[in-house]
Amino acid sequence: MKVQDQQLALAIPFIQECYGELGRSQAEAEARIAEIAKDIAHNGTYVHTSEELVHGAKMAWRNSNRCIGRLFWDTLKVHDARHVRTEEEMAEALLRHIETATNKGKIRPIITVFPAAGAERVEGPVGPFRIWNEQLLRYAGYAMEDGTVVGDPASVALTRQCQALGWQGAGTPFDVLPLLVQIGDRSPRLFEIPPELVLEVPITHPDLAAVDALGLRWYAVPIVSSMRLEIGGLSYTAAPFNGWYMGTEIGARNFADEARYNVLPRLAAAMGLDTRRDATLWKDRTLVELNVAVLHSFQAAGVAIVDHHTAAKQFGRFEDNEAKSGRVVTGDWTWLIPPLSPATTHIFHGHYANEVKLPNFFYRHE
Ligand code: HEM
Ligand code: NRG
Repeated sequence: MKVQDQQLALAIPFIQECYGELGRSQAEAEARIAEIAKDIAHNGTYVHTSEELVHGAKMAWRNSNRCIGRLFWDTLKVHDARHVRTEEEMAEALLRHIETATNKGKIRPIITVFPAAGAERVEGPVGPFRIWNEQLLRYAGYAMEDGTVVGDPASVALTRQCQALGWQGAGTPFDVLPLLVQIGDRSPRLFEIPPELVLEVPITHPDLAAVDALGLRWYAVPIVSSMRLEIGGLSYTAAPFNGWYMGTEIGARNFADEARYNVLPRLAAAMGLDTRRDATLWKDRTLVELNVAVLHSFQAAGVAIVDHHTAAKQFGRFEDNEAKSGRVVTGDWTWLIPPLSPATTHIFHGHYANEVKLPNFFYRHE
């Protein structure tokens, strides 16, 4: 099938479903489809109305099989950045996203949408728009000569890339990386994030000084910038989105994974646990305290976060809502279960079809 036929074939079911959910008439949907068909024939692509973009982005979140946070899909705020043409404007929109989403800790779920791939067919040569960072806020990882990493090992490649472009980090384990953005085949450009925009939480434990002594901190807002948003046959290659953290993402993965900050052995030693035998369950005991500390610290700092039990219950409400709306909830069980005490949640005991509905988010190469 020709690319343009394919785009129309994807636009039609999107418009039908979107307009249906928004309470528009069948006649309106058909008129819009006729208009889109004409635009695709003339320009090789079409442009979403703001209403289509907003509802399409919400549908994409609702269809994200790996996301336990989907109860709130209809509250997503969309920043329409389709007018952006330069790297400076791109960085400006990203900084505005960080500030508005952070909201001094009362985190707002937001997505910023840059021009779709192929939009230049309508308006002259720009795109594709690309953000090299996996998340807008992430800590650098410096690979040392002895094979160890200072900072976040997940960021080693991007850190090298930033350094090659002239960036120099302070060298602490928690240096926020600059934004690295690119438009079309122009060279990628670096933009520092002003520190006053980056809300961070020092990690302390309500009663274990051993946790405080680790000197851990984490940023308040996870803003995923490595996925493309696909709506009705249009592909938004730069569309960073955020909600708030579930505590286990930080406490059971970012701090605990051996390939990340790997703090369990240090914490266990400081807690006086016997780490020579697996059967003392020193990993499990330190994991629980670390996760208590993450939740406690975010709450103390007035930063939104959800524990995995509450998140699972909220996901249950999402499942109920969807059933009432006559929709089937798809899900990726392997990602939906939390990494801590999974069998204490109803999700562990359920079944989910991992079918990919559209609109949705995809890794860039998918
Ligand atoms: C994945 C929670 C908001 C889309 C996840 C994961 C969690 C989560 C725990 C698994 C992450 C991992 O294991 O690395 C939440 C919470 C939210 C929220 C608590 C609070 C509102 C959102 C929003 C969007 C979204 C606003 C999009 C508009 C996704 C997608 C994934 C995901 C696409 C899969 C990411 C991947 O494949 O790497 N979410 N989420 N989530 N979430 Fe959410
Ligand atoms: N696990 C990653 C973040 C992935 C997305 N999680 C969310 N998304 N909560 C980490 O940084 O730990 N969100 O949009 O809220």
